[in-house]
Amino acid sequence: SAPPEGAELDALVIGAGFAGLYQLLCLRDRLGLSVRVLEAGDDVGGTWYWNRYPGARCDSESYYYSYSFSEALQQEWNWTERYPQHGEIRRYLGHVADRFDLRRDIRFNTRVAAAEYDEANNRWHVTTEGGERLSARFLITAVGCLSAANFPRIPGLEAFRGRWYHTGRWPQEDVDFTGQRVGLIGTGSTGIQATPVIAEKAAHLTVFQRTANYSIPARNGPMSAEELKAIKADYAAIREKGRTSINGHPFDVSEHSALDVTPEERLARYEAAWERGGLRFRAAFRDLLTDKAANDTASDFIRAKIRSIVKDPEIAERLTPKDHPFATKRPPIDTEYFETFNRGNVTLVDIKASPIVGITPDGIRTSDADYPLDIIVFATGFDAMTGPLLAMDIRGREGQRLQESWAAGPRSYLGLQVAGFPNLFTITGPGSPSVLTNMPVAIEQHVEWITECIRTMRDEGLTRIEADPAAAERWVAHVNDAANATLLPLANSSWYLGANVPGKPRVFMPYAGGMANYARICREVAEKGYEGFRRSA
Ligand code: NA7
Repeated sequence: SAPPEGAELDALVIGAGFAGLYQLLCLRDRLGLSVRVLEAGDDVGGTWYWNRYPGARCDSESYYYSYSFSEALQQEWNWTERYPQHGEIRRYLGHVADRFDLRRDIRFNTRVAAAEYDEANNRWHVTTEGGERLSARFLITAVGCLSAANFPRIPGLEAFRGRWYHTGRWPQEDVDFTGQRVGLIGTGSTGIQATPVIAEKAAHLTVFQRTANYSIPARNGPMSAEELKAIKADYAAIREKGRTSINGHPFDVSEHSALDVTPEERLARYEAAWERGGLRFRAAFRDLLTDKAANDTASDFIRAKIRSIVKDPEIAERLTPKDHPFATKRPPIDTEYFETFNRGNVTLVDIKASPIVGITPDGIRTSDADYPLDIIVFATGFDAMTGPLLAMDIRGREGQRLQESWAAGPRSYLGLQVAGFPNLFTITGPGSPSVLTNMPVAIEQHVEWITECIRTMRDEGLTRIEADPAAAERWVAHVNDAANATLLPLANSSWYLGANVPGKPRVFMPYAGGMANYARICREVAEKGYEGFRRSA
């Protein structure tokens, strides 16, 4: 049964999304620890609790954007579409919470404000925004990588007479766009998903684009009973493939270089990949993210597609990405995104050419025009990876603040621990592959590693684990080297680099060395007695 409120717990977990739910299950049901999850929302879901904007669905395919730890669970759950819609993912996570009786240890409507390590007692003291205090030996953040909304500082918003929303903080009730004049800022994955859906309802949609983006057709559709049956019969192999692949997706990356084949063959492969759709497009050749000349062939292919879809050549030109190579920013996938600009009720505004200067009571003002609006949608992304961690006042040994330790950018060991912050684990933290992978694979790997780490400590009579500063330094350098071995740093405005948030230090945050490789490193660290960590009684 759950420990009484305020009692001393073994572990506190922050967040009840994919990561927090599984961490609770592992520590409570496999290790028998007393665990409490603190969750800001009023239900489970994490990222999918907040992202309910029109068109919101996952870019990974449903059957593998799911937990693999329970054969019974994966056999009983029936996905209805190739890509799960936000509501379907919430129902899935709700089902998991009920099935494994997780809700009784989750405190909803509880946002963590601060956490402080008490060295004398070797415990973490956590304070909620409501002023409650809880304490535990281990503190585990499961706060997500894309959960702190990025709001551009545009003057005048407070005087706007219409309604406005950030996609990552969407209200629980539907927003009705029927007959409305809507302005949407941002053309990342989110803006590209929302644009076609809003355009169908709105009287007029104006899309404010700063950087043109590549996008691949998702080719979403219903999941047939036969497909589902075949998947369920093959789950063991599918999961194994996901775990051993470079990015947690259960598909093969071609062994060919884009430069090794004839132009005709290359085109045929790109056409086939375009028709099949989805993030798998990147797997058409092995070197699209490592060789600029190879990447150019993919970038050019997509540019030509955009020009062939969009009828007005001027609009097509504005939509054609020029600032970064394909997939060096997280590549969106879409349903009729480019086609939407052929509609009569959609306008594309290039805010690099004519920047937004402010919001007036009636709409958005750019340097050369006024756009009267009833609704503004901010699809402006997130303060990724570090944002949700630094939103809390986390203090480690001797009162050292995480905000100060990371003032020049995040520094972690394996993305799992920060030197000076004993017994704090960060699931999918900066320095881990997380956002470059199919997230549930990364989450399960971290949660299981943390669980084994705590189990081993218990078996050995140890109570404290902390990253060694030198090991963390080496890991930070390795994360940098891994990024520099790819083309990813060429996108100098990407959120991987923190470049989307004014004033954020430019550090390439995720580990680009590959998921399977990363999991192997973590396994070896554990096998060598937690090399690079200091553990004590
Ligand atoms: P992204 O990918 O960060 O996209 C945000 C978009 O908003 C992008 O087009 C930005 O332009 C634009 N943006 C950001 N700030 C501003 C300001 N101040 N003015 C105008 N436009 C701005 O976020 P998403 O929510 O689309 O996707 C996040 C991840 O979720 C995605 O990568 C997937 O992993 C799932 P920019 O390109 O910076 O010029």
